[in-house]
Amino acid sequence: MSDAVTYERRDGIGVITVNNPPVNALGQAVRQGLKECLDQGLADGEARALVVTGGGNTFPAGADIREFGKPPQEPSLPDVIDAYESSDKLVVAAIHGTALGGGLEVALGCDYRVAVESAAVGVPEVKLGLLPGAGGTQRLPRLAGVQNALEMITGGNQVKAPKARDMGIIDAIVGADLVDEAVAYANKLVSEAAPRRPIRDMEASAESDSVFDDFEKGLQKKARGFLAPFHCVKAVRAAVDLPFREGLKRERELFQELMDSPQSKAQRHVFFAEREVGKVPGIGKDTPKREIKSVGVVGAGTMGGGIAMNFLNAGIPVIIKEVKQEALDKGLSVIRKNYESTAKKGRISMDDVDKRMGLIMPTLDYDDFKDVDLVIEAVFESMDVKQDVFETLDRVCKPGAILATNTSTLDVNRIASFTGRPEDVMGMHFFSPANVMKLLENVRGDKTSDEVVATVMDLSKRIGKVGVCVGVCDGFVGNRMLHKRQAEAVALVDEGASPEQVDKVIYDFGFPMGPFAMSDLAGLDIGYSIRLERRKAGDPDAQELTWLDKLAEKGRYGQKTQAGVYRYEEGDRTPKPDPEVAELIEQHRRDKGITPREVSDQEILERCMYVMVNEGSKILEEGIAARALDVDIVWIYGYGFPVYRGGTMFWADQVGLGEIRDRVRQFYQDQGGEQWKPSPLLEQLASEGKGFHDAK
Ligand code: T1G
Repeated sequence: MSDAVTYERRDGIGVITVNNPPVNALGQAVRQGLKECLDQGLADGEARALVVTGGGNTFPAGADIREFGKPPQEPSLPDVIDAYESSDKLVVAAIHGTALGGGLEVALGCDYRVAVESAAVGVPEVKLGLLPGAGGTQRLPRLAGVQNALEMITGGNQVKAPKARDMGIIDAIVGADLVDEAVAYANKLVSEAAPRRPIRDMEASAESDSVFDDFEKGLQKKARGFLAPFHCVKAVRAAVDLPFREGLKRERELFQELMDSPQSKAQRHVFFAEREVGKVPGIGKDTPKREIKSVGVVGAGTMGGGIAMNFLNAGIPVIIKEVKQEALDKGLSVIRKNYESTAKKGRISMDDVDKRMGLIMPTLDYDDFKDVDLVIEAVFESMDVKQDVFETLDRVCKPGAILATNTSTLDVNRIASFTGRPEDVMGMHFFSPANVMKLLENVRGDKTSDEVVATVMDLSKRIGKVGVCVGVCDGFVGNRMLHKRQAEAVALVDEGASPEQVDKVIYDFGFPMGPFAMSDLAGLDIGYSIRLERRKAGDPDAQELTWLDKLAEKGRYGQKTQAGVYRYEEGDRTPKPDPEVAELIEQHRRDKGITPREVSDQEILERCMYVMVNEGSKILEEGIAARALDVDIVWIYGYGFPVYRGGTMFWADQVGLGEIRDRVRQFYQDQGGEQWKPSPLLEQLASEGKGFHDAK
């Protein structure tokens, strides 16, 4: 008997408890234990009915994802659930925490389900590129109706217990003493001779045939490029079209197709990577962390205001400073407006707005930072300005306060050198809009202490960010790779491609938008001023004006001026090709003596993507990112890399590093340029037939 699941009798009811912390995942030992304890309960003459529940924090939260891709081990989860559904004793599922995936499917194999108010249920398999593969696509439509099932299964989101009760998934909300309440509930059912209720005997019906086609049409936009959501619809349709057993078979076929798909492998990789990224190699779990009870923000502009909101959302008081009262007032009104618009959408209450605004202390005086535990500056991207800010913070802030910079392009080590406490200085590179984008590049300076790294990484989670620890270089991880892609995209247009052709290739790959639509969104003036700084600093790659620069010099900054690479109608953000831009590009080619040529979509894809893979490989060689998964997560959370491709380096592994190495060598031979010089790590892994995720 496995101790992963225990059996006891309470007040005439057999109680089966899963004990497999932290989430009671349904690994082989648990499945075996569930089967054995069911047999024990059925054989127990004094057990009038059975209750199944999870020990610790939650009802089982799903199959054990770590088992996926390995040879299946008996008993299978569908068989275990079938045994519960065939039990000749009534079974009640007692739910707390999150009954997810296979966990909810176990509960659906029971006759009745009770839950505490704070519990949630869901089938998040679609987020792993899968579908509920243990009967969920067949039982949920029968129990909660087709529409509810389609929404839950293709969305993968959690449903709170009260709503789940309204949907018919939960039969009763019970008090905090869950097991005792469930035992009493079971006894009551027995005393009332309540019937067994195997869901497989229920009918699933759709209002009309068009339900599924209409639902699929609604998926086209938000699930663009994904495979799993569309397989989910097919599985639910089978619940309506086929008898239960055949529907199960169809579910299993579709599940296996997804399990074997590159997309699911990618999404399962991301599931673990987005958790692993928070564990910085060399920074042990027991590294002391400083308590962050209050935060200072220097600058109340777009970034400063957005940064402040992250802390306010987490209930952390913020002192925010500006140079002039007018700028301070403007900054606060923008924060309030942001919260009010969120409240209008029903995501927070007006009471939340007031509470969060009540945590802000505006000031014009650096001295007000004297007691804060951490300060983040979000001032103008100029080293002189940063020097002034950090020298002042160093003088004003208490010993042990962490001094952070939101710089996206400047040298964090140089900034740290302006203080007498470089070990307390770190980069915290937020992505705009800072209160929305989940990625936070935490830039570790040469002298940053382990304690500060551990504190900032922990704080990232606390404010709902995905923090990635990166090293100091120009552009850190994300922007350094992005700049290479941008340069290739610009060059491809020089050579004959149109901006819209390049954008379409990258959009069709799965990004939310192409490089030039993205430039118009961010503002061409931003890139132009960065290149201007580089030109002034004598950077050889920045000496010539690009056609993008020439657009910026004409005041075409993008969406904010309704004209950039594309044209924008008033109030419409749809990019429209502009003949004026095509003419400027043709003139630019003539000025450079370029005869335009046909450029294939494949070449566009390879040059834009492989240049990033090569740069990512160099980033790993230099230790700017510790692992390939760090680079993957930066690109998924910072730039919308399609999650079903797993991130830049995971996708490269799926393409095959030999293929990529050969193309990088070819581009280096054809065009030269540092960006195409093959990374030694890429060469080595390719020669060994390995991937970036094999590298230790
Ligand atoms: N399998 C294996 N490990 C898991 C796991 C799982 N299902 N869920 C979590 N972990 C690990 C996680 O990697 C981390 O490990 C630790 O547990 C804590 O997780 C047949 C096929 C339940 C809401 O997709 O959504 O059932 O980093 O940090 O924030 O149809 O975990 O400590 O080493 O996320 O409190 C469906 C996935 C599976 C649920 C808790 N179920 N998990 O959040 O903790 S497929 C899921 C979650 C399936 C069936 C199909 C969350 C959580 P480490 P955590 P948390």
